[in-house]
Amino acid sequence: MEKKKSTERRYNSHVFCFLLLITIGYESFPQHAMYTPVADALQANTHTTFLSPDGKYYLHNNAGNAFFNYWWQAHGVDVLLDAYLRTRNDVYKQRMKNLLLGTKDKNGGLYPTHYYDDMAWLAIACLRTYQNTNDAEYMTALQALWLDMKKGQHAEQGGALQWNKDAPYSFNACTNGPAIIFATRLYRVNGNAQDLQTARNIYTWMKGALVDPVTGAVWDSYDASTNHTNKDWIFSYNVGTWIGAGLELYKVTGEQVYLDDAVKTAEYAMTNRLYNGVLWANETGDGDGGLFKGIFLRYLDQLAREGNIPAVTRDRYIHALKSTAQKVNTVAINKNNWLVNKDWNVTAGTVTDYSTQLSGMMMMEFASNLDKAFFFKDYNYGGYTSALAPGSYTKTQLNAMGILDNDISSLTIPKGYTVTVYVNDNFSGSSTTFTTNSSFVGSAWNDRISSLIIRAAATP
Ligand code: 7K2
Repeated sequence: MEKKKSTERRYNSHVFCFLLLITIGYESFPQHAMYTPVADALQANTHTTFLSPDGKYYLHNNAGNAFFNYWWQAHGVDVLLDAYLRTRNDVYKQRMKNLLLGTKDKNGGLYPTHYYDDMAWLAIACLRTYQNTNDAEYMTALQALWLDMKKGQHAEQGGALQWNKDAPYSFNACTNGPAIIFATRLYRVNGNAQDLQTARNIYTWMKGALVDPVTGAVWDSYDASTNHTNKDWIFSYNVGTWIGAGLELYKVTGEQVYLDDAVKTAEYAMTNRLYNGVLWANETGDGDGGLFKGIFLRYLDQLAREGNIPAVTRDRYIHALKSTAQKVNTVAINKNNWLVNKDWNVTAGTVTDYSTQLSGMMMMEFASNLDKAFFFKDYNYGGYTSALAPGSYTKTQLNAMGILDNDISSLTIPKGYTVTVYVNDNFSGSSTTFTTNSSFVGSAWNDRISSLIIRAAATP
């Protein structure tokens, strides 16, 4: 009797949730409430399912292939950092550090490796992690990587990097897109003008060699020995890093052309790579290809939030991210084993590559942040970031989420939200309310915010 009642209650609450969702729509339902538990479950299960027996890296798949893929580990660090920033749970810091050191160990005791693209991915992950943890090992790693990456540059190709150490004629988007992002961000940290110039040079080369001037599509690679550009391969990750490259250079230089280029390429994806609301549903491969979609989503997510672009454009990107997330959550993820499928229109079976798993994790991490406000240490959305759901945050609570007292310089706000900031703790002293993204909070508020209240848009 008692059992029946509780089953009924559970059933009723499912019916209630279902009705709520169809009444107000998936997109109006708080995204963070919907996706945070999924992101948590994926993080926990991926760690136990894919960690190698020696605990140093994540396996190729969950069915006995123990191959060490360097660049997957780099994105593993990135997605662990996503979880750390979302939760501020130190377990993710430990996993990141363990993975960084494990990757070095598996790579023969050094960070530099054969593929320049692989080094660029790890350099990006290390810089992000360094900015958010201040752990010097990440700085050591990225300096070693950058030193080695620069040896792959070719003056006769405008400073572009060759693909790997045995391919002096191969100039690929997967190497040069990430190299631009890394060099630009590094400049913001170290102020070294040469790093910014390197980024600009590679960008100019890539725009001329690998970006379709008509559509904004990003071609895979250029072979200098045959003067042939591989236009047959247009992959999500290359489209994504080109968006990221333009966005980063725009933030640093303020030059509109960089932002326009990023938007143009995002529009290419929106027009040509959105299939029934699912971004890049055409990419259904595993192996290296399993990771491509997640990389694209990371940079579209950044453009959708931070870009100084029309609100309607941002809203379209957010809409596409939400509908893609919904498909990943309701279809691609097998909720019995928490594996993600390579084809996002089909539910995962019993075997998945770590690369494929990572793309799904990234989608869930980004989805759980879509309706949060973001706070940045530096102007122009720079420095470390924290994302907060609607609620009231005292100085101590902000600190627990990585936001130091008197340290906010810019912020982004989801549509319809308001953020009221206070000069003192506990919502006291003078205050003001922001309703839109602010690349600079203004001199009256810069490095002066001690507590704040985020209010969500009214639910329809
Ligand atoms: O040909 C390159 C690239 O241009 C293309 O987009 C993809 C397509 O394949 C390679 S890049 C894949 C490499 C990534 N770094 C680690 C290597 O083991 C891997 O071959 O898939």
